[in-house]
Amino acid sequence: MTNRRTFFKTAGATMLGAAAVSRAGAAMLPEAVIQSSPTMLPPPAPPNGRPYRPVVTLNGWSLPWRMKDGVKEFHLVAEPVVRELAPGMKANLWGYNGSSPGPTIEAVEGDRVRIFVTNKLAEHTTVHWHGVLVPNGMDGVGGLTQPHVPPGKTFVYEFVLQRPGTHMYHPHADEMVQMAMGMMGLFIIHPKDVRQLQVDRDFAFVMASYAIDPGAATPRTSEMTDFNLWAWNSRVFPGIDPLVARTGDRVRVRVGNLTMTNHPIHMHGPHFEVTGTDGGWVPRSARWPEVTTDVAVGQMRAIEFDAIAGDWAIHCHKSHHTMGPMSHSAANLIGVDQRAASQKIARLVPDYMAMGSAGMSDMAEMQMPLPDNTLPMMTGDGPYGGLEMGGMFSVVKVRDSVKPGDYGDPGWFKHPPGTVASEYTADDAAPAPQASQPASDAATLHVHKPAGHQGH
Ligand SMILES: [Cu+2]
Repeated sequence: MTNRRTFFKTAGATMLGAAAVSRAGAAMLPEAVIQSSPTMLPPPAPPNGRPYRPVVTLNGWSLPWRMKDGVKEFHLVAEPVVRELAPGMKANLWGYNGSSPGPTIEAVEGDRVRIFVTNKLAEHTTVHWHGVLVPNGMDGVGGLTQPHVPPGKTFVYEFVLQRPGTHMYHPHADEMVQMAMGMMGLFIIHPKDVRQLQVDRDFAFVMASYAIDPGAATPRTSEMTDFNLWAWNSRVFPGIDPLVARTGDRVRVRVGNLTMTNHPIHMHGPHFEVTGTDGGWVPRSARWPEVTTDVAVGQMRAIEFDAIAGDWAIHCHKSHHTMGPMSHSAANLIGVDQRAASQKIARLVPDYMAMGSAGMSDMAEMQMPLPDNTLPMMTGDGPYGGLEMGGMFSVVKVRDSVKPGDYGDPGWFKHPPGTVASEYTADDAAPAPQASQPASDAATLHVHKPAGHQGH
């Protein structure tokens, strides 16, 4: 759902006639486009200015501009928003133009941009253009390079984009609170020559973490380490869009990190190359092949790969970051027989369920009653059962038949017959002999104990 709010703030002008109206029009702010749905909007081609291939912001959108005398004018509105993190959970966040993260700003190397920032929060803010080369006074550090933007006021930033790259924007005012509340967005500078750095599909997301107690909706902004919601573009699995591509496509994924810890982003299937950092594009000869790239706090990484058909997991490799909020205080009960205790507890707490005796995978299957407005510890159904995931997890879905410009979910991969791991059912399923293994009575394990004694 897109709706539009126009701000008729006319710098004190009174509309008295045609001449006054046109002067007022000249002073009028560009329309602030609002988009509050977490549905990804397929990027439109740029309506004017230099051509570029737009990025696809997962569960997000790009901010339209108004071209005025050769300057691209954008309008960001800092404001409280409600963001659905995944079906079943909505969070009270702060963001821009109806969403958290705010809309992606896309422009081209050499462009002059003028960005109006209207503050509709109850406290002051600023916008820092993280990684963008700007004149010092446009750097957005409240108190250092500019006065803060008070509530209800509009400030204007203006600069020329000097280098192509992937950057971010976020407040540099009451940062702990404002970033913990979701104020961030992506700032993409495309190369002047559209043939440079070209790929077939170009995805982008920024990572955020939230501490929202089960049943609550507003993040605890003083939290320093114990976050329980690990989000890409303020969405968690299974609410994160798949990354859809056609077999053979050159695919780029741009990942920014504005959380409080690093995230090793791991992709299954094709190996990728790290092609971009905050500082710009890595020369071809200096790119290195990878299957995991660590994205540190405040960093951005762009990776590229040639798409191979399949459903390939892409996720943070910190296993707690692919978990939902209901896990972090669970005791380890592996190997504990809970039957006697749970019978006694069930007399007092009718809904009580014992769990975890054999591991946690039963959490994904059981329909444990959850408080309102939270998400299970692990969830998501695949073609072969529960995925047992949450948080920072999505799927790169590559098919032969995907049409250019189509980002719709193609469903689950149909594996060619005989290519799926399955139960071994042959009759002669005796274990194969291992040639170099010593006889069992000779298999003595020598252990060096800390005190220096040797035992076995
Ligand atoms: Cu992580």
